[in-house]
Amino acid sequence: MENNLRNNFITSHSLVGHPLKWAKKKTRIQYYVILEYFVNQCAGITKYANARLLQYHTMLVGDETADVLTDRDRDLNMRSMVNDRLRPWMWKYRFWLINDIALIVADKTAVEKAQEIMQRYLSKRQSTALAMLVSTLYSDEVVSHKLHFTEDMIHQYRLNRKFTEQQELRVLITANMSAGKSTLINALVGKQVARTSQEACTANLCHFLNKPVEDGSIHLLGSEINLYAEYDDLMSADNVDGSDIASYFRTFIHLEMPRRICLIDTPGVNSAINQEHGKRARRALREEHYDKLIYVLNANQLGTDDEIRYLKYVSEHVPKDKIIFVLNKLDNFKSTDDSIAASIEGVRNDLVHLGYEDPVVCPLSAYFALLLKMKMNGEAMTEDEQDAYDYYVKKFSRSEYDLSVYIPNPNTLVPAAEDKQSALAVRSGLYGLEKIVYGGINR
Ligand SMILES: Nc1nc2c(ncn2[C@@H]2O[C@H](COP(=O)(O)OP(=O)(O)OP(=O)(O)O)[C@@H](O)[C@H]2O)c(=O)[nH]1
Ligand SMILES: [Mg+2]
Repeated sequence: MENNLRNNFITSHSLVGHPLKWAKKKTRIQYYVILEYFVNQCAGITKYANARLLQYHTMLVGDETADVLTDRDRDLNMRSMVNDRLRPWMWKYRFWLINDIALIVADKTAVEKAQEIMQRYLSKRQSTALAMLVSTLYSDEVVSHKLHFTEDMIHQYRLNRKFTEQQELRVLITANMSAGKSTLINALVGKQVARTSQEACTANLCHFLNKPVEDGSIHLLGSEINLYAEYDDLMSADNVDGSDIASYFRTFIHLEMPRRICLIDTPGVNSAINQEHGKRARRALREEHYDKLIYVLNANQLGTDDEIRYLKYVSEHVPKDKIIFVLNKLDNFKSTDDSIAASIEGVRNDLVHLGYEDPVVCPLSAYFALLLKMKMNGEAMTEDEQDAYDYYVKKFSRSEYDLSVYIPNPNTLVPAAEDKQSALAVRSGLYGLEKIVYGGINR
């Protein structure tokens, strides 16, 4: 994905409080037509801009038709939106337009081009005021009281800008089949964005990207761009190689600033039916750029030949300090038969054998963590999910299922809130894993 599109693709964009929402129909349509004109003129006609404009079209035009403008109409429309001498109280419109253009195209040169076109209709004093808005968008200074009427839009733009300026933290997730890679991604995102199944499931690489704030929409870029991806669209996303999905990540841990993150889901490496999967997974391991690698082990199936073979392969191809091991599905353990502590010790010993001096091993129930985030965010659950949730809540309330005690450095794990769900977030193991992956706590 080219850089500009990549930056646009991960922005949050809410029109909930948009000032034109309550304007008269005629004004709304006029505004939309001019906005579309500016975006196309200044940024060119791109798939992304079209997808974004659709969001505005829905709000401003709805079922009405917005005419394509002749040159003369456009000039008249432009005057009435940018500087209508007969309706001077509409002076705010040009500021909102600049804000919307910036939110859609992001690129500073394009915004300046829009500013330049508008200035042809403005007096010197009016131009100076508009220039102040443009420089405010690209600075972090306190917003002048003269711009308070459009402060929400300025903040929305600045948040996106600062977010996209960050360096991306890239995390690749790898494992054998059905270890729970995709479930772990869903748990980290806090939504069902990746397809999971008991059978060989993920076929292609898929990138999951964080957005700066929750605006209620999930973006999908496969062969087309869809800014309102629904569950079914997401579930078929990995049919295409290298799809991107952007969604706000609901983290258990509190982050001072939203972080720019990319999680890379890969197919199971030992698929016997489809050998292509394994090749793709190994190629990703060698060729993708990533800062950290999460290797997921299925705690119910430890020590298999496939596992040892792949662990060896990973140890030969990935710098050891990049790797975080996750021991998943510990919710299946029964306290009388299985010992969590012994399993972790066994895994550590195997790893030491393979040359890892002091491996980071995080015990986890990815599935419980996902259910917990869904519950905490008021998402609807199927009957099966609700049953599983109730069962796990009961199980993890017992101290022997507190997985956080096995996390490296457990005393750093202090949840933000003291309620029961926050305590369970820590016990599920995901809180500690988030600290290690995002929060800079290493071992
Ligand atoms: N009990 C339990 N089941 C889990 C957990 N994580 C994943 N599962 C289940 O394990 C199965 C496989 O999970 P996936 O997330 O699809 O595994 P994957 O590693 O992405 O699989 P492939 O893409 O096929 O390689 C699904 O039925 C999940 O519901 C967990 O923490 N606990
Ligand atoms: Mg998968």
